[in-house]
Amino acid sequence: MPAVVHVEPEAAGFRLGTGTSVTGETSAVAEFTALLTARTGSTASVPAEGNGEVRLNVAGSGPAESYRLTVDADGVEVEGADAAGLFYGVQTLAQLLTREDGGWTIPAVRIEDAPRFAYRGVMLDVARHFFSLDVVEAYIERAAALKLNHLHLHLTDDQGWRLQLASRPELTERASAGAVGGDAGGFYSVDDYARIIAAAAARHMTVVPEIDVPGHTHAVGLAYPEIAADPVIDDAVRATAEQFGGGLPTAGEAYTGMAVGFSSLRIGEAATDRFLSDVFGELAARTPGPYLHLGGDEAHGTAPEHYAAFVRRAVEIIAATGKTPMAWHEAGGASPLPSPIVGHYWGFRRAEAEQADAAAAIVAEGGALVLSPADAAYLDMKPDADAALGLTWANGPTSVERSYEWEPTAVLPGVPESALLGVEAPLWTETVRTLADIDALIFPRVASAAEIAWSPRPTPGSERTWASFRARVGELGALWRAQGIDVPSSNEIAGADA
Ligand code: TNX
Repeated sequence: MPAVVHVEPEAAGFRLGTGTSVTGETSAVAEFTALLTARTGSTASVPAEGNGEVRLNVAGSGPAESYRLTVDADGVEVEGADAAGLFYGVQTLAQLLTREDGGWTIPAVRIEDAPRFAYRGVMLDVARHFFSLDVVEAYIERAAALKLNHLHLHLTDDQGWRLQLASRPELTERASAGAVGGDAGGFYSVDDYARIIAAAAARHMTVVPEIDVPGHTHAVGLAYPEIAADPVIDDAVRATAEQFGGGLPTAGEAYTGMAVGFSSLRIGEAATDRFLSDVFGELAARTPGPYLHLGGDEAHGTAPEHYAAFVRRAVEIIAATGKTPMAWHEAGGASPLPSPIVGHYWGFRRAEAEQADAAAAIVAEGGALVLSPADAAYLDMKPDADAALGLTWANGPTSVERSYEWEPTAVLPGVPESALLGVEAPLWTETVRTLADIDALIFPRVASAAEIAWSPRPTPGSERTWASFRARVGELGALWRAQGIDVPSSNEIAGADA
């Protein structure tokens, strides 16, 4: 999981024993040993008989992130084209561990595997609720084990600003304490952010930080009232307050509700421009990855002509840092943009005309797209109507089947596959407070996103079917549980669970 490009069964499998040696690249040996210990309970449960070798090495050639895995009676060999490929080969190997006749075996196979898309992401919204470093690291581990390679962090929103900036310390001093529902907030110090980046890098994940502007900025007004416009209260904001509580947003007061689209920065002010330059400048300096996400979504509190001018300016500022600007697809409505961007599509599986036009404009200007269709890839949608956590605005609940049954090239007709950088599964956290809550929503649907992003598109006879996915994801429950993940019962609809 995700389905591999090519697999051939071989004759006899490999039986692990206490005499088995694990050799090769140091971090791959450590990763495999940790997974083996988690899966088998302890090395003591591996019987004494059985020798052979598990060899884990980087070949230094082949497509990026690809690997080859060979298992026969004498041992196991994993060869990554690069360190990431080796890491993914080790994840596949751990999934193959099978309890058999009181011991542990690995079925004989020859696998060749490589990703379909370069960008395979998950998002964590740390603004609606704040999550400790431990939880962020657990999220990274879960995603990386499924060969996902980008961690998008939604670091700011109306409810709080979560990243300490040396150039703008007031943001976390004055605007980080709250969260949805009046829960405790928090923020990442300069050092914490570096630790998240390092934890992600150790699992071959690139951090994509998002500072959402010009909307979703009520918290900025707590630190800098002079650059915040007054909240715009429309019927949708009132309806959300009625349904979910939290009251109506008031300038200068922390917001703890779940409404969206009421806040905006003041556009055209010199102070706003300085703010953007400071924030994105420092963020660029502290972020090794190539992308800075500027948000740009749901700016209903911003006049359209102001919105276009603002997005162009934000794109210009980010591009000047040497990073590639990334933005939710609405930014395409501001075209022509001063430089190409990565557009982040969040409409439904069938794009509406306006969304399709905005996305097409980004592509026409030389940009690329990451797809997060809300009615399939959003991990914060309820998996079924009775689920305790989650929202339902994206076409009602998103079942595991619906999360699996979509094809990236079918979402935006006219956009070629070459313009698709990849796929991302976002987790917005209005209803999510703990790691257990995260697990309850992301499993097993995060595996659907991983398979869509990694595996080849379905062809007749391939494993890319709902029936195959459902059986494979069910079998993975044992490994996930062995790793201490509280996989929800919705995993069981997915099939036999050893
Ligand atoms: C829409 S989709 C949002 C977020 C919310 C989410 C809840 C998008 C770019 N914005 O502000 O958290 O819905 O599902």
